[in-house]
Amino acid sequence: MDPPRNVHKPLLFEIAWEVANKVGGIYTVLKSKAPVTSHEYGDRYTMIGPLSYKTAPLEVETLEPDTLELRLTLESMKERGVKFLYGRWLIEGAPKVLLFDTGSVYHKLDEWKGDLWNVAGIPSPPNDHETNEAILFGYLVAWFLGEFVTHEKTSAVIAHFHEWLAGVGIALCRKRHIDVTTIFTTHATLLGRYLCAGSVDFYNNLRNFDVDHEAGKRGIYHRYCIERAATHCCDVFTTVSHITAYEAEHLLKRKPDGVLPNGLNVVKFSAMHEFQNLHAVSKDKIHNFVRGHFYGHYDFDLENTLYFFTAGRYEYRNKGLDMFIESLQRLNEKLKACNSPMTVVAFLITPAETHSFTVETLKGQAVVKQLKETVADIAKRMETRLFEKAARGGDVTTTQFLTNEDQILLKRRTFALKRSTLPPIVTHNMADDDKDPVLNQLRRLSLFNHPSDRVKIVFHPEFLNSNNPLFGLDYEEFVRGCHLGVFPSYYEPWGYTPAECTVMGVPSITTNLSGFGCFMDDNIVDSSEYGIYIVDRRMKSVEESIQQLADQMLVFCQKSRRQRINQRNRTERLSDLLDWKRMGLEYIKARQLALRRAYPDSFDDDYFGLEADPSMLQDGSEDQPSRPRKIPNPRSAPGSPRIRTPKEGVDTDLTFAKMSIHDRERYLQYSTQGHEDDEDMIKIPFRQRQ
Ligand code: G6P
Ligand code: 1S3
Repeated sequence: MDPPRNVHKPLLFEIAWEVANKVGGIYTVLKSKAPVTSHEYGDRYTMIGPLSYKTAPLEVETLEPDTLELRLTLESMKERGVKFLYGRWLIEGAPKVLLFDTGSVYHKLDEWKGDLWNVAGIPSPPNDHETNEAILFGYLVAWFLGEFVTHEKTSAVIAHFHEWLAGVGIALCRKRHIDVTTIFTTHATLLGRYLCAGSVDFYNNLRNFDVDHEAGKRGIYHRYCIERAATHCCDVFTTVSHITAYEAEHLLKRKPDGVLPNGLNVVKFSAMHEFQNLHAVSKDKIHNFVRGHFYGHYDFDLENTLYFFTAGRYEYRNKGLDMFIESLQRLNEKLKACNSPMTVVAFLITPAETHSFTVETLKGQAVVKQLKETVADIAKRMETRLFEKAARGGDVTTTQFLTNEDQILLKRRTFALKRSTLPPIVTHNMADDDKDPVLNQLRRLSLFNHPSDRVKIVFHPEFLNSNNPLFGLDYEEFVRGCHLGVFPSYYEPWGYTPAECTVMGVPSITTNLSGFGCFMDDNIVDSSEYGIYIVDRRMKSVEESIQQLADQMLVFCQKSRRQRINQRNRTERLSDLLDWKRMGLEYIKARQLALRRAYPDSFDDDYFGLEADPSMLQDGSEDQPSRPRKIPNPRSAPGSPRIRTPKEGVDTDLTFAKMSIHDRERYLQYSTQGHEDDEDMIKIPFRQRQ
């Protein structure tokens, strides 16, 4: 018999469809978390994903397999026709990645589909490309892990899978008794997303859905089976927020063992107010766009203009686009009614099918650019004339410096700024203009950028990048230049968009149906003071929520510039709360729990001193003493964000995932690096469990 595997120096594989492959939020999770996980595991950490020949060469530097066990495994797979890329992902943390080419095993698809049905009872229809890819990927991962652990016999192996697309591998690990311990993290549930996108009252009926029937009705039964198999076959089941844990419990029929909230890799500027300067720089670039877009109707004062935006996948109801637009209309009326001097330009950045930019939109930028260039030329000429005259001692006060030619040129340019139409509400030609839900709602509410409107709309149905001819800004710069992010989601397991705003010091509005919103509400006593506004979409009617959102936006419009600057400072100071250096702790607990479940005999709690020193227990343990935690002290705020007692809900803290003293100390040492000497930090107690 082989000696037991070493659980104190385990190897970690993290498996997801979005490794070095940008699709959505999971890519952000993996990429931003890489520095802390690499720091913890070093060369014992490898991510596994699919090989895309288009993007991988740009993202990954090829390496030779660096251990004998890995070489033996990969050589054997290669001999049997599997193509892959092994290398270093060129991101901070530089984790190793193993990317499998699913196309190289396409000829095995039917055989593996048959096997999946025989071993796990999971059906797969012929023409679902995404499911076919998930099956090929799952079989490759299980093949790799199965063979790898026959060569690597000394260390315990943790395989952490994300989302249903990577789920087939978990079922196979279980069925084949592969000697690894598995974690499954779901970042949403398939059924949840589909049900919410329809018109069901989702949260009030969660307990009552006939899940198989609902999945079948929507043609996703086979995908649901993969997700459910992964949920039930893994050693540790987790999700990204309490609200999704509750959903998973009812839709996937297993209560998650823990919640692993998403963090960000927070980059601190050495100059504290640098983010404020960046705001001003980016805002100037947005001003340029606005001048061009609203030419001919550019009759509002940019000093009194606020930029609101929403961004994300085009899921009209799930991402709350419907509620945002409805509330903008209310805000428009409210601003008119109180004769507000403020104008709000609301941007909707969400990709839809289009046929390029509209001529009108491009023309707006062109005419204003021409005017700007003409004015610059004329100013240069005037400068020369003024200098000449003054140098010769002439009377500069009586000279006319604008020549007749220049006057005519200027008239021509300003004539080009006249237009008979209103500034467009959309920047692109939409493929489905008459059916597009955003456009139809704007039309129904008559939000047409009329001069009397205090709320102007710019629907930009494409994500931003720095080559964008309208803004010339990438997404991050754009966010920095805005004043408020608005994300009134109905279905949002976590919600990176408001979190990203927070670390850039941009206030945002979210809801108590989003993981992020609930997390902030659980942790900060009055989050709106810190620029995190939360719309109640759980206990209020739709009408009440719309009103609440409109009121929150109105309150924001009534702030003075000084108040906005102060609020941005406070928002930015919440960044530490979202840093992976804190959030990563939950991942550590999940891995500890997975090891304990798979190798219970390898743990001796006395050895770790847990009984002897209860203060080493994690947040979440029943009778723990309070433990100081440091979070930033916003000096400009009326009070410090106080840690709040959690609401009742599913208990999904990883209570029994005890960590070794060694792991904990090493982790905490890392997580507090750079904070110990910060005078602005205050110590406040962990929230207490009821
Ligand atoms: C930053 C800049 C200030 C600028 C302010 C504008 O704080 O550092 O120089 O005045 O932004 O704030 P506002 O909310 O009006 O865009
Ligand atoms: C999911 O991506 P989405 O936008 O489809 O995963 C993200 C990462 O965990 C999460 O932030 C988001 O709420 C989910 O919905």
